[in-house]
Amino acid sequence: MTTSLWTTRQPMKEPASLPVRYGSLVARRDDEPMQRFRRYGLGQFIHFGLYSLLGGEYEGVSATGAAPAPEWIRAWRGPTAPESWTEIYDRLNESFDPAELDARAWARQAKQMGARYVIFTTKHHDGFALWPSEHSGYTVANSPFRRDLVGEVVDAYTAEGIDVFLYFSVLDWNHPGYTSAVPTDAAGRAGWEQFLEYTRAQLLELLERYPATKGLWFDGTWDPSWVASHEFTHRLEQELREKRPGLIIGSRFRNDEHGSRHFDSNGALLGDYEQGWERKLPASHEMLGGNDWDGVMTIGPNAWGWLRDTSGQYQKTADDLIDLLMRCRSMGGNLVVNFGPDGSGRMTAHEDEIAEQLGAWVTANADAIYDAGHVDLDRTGMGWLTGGDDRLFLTVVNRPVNGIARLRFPADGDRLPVAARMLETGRALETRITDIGYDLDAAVYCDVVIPADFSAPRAFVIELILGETGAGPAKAERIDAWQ
Ligand code: JFZ
Repeated sequence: MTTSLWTTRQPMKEPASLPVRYGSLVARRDDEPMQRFRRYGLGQFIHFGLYSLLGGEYEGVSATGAAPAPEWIRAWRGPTAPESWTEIYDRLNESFDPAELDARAWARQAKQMGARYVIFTTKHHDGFALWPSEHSGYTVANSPFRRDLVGEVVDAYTAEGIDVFLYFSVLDWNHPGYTSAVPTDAAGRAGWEQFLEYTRAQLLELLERYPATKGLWFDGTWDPSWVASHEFTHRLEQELREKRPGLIIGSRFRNDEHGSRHFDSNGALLGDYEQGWERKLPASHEMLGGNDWDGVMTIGPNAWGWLRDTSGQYQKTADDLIDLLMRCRSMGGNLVVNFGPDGSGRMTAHEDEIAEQLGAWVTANADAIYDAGHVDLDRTGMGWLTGGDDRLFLTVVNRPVNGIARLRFPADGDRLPVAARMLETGRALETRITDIGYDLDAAVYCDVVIPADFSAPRAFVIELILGETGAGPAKAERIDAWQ
């Protein structure tokens, strides 16, 4: 897997020390909901809406390449776009009736996969609300389906012990007052004001209707009109937090009065966690500056909503996702894997397979994932390091051909491995401190021997117990603890 293209982001702005009135409203939180967030480890994203009826095509004609992504199919333009396309799309609510949809089956599958939170699209850019919103005519209530899908998802996942975050697109192609440019005339301003009120009302309505909601995942907040509404969004964030203490809000909601998004002009995070890691992951732990974060990832290259014809498009495997998951955990973040059910409400066969395979691995290696975060050790090409107080986990993605898993510890550290074993089976592994004779390198090297007869179909986790320096593995009885 190549990493160079999607591990970086725009370099963080240097703090400008500007006067900022509409900056960050929260400092780093350590309350119970945020502590839970830090232990989620794995999440599930679900993109479902009118676009799911189409799967990226209409009457056999594919929109791939002519629309940005299948959930963006309303934006289909150019020679392949059907005549009167947006009018056709906007009437899809009349045929929205996902017959197989069973939120409890989704939730059971997510549970089996090991997901601890779900992010569900309550309203994507097309403006269609999956709950019977009182503030819009464009909702499930005006479809043959009629059911409150958001309610079903919230209840089903909550019953499985999975926390629910609601995805909400501010950008709305259906509201007459919506404009991407800053309105310049009185009529435009009046329409925009109505739009802002509608957005506020829908958000308060969601929190009111679904008190189990743990967080809000905002999207579509990049247009100049929204960016210019910093006073409104600042107040709205306060209101949402007052209404639901403990609510987790991502950094994609708003910006300060200088137009600085995600982080205010002085570098403070605009929300509870960094929400910009989308189909890309941080290149290093350092660049995160200690902020909480998650990374949301498609299984295909760039389809969040269902895509019927995926030919020629690489689909990530369970092995790819295990690699990404542990990479996120090694930097203290959560990985959120996206699912795009088809128009009948069913997950695709590939998604079913991923859920099962990922679930089996995650269950067997849970100790290395949920309560294990970033550890301050050198990175290793073998895979990813995670850890807790006295345990260190090495997820081996690239198995060394010499059969030695070698880790480098600072010479002045106070803890070294005293025993090692395979996490999944408990098989004890020979461990030794090795003098590799590098001149001027005072580091301490610990070698774990991977037995030649050991085989694993996927990445495997070596668990190391750390102990006080001096009581280290030079003492044979400590190494033999598990033998
Ligand atoms: C947005 C949506 O447009 C898309 O349809 C999907 O819902 C996704 C989860 O979110 O797409 C984005 C938004 C932000 C970035 C990239 C894609 N970004 O900040 O890099």
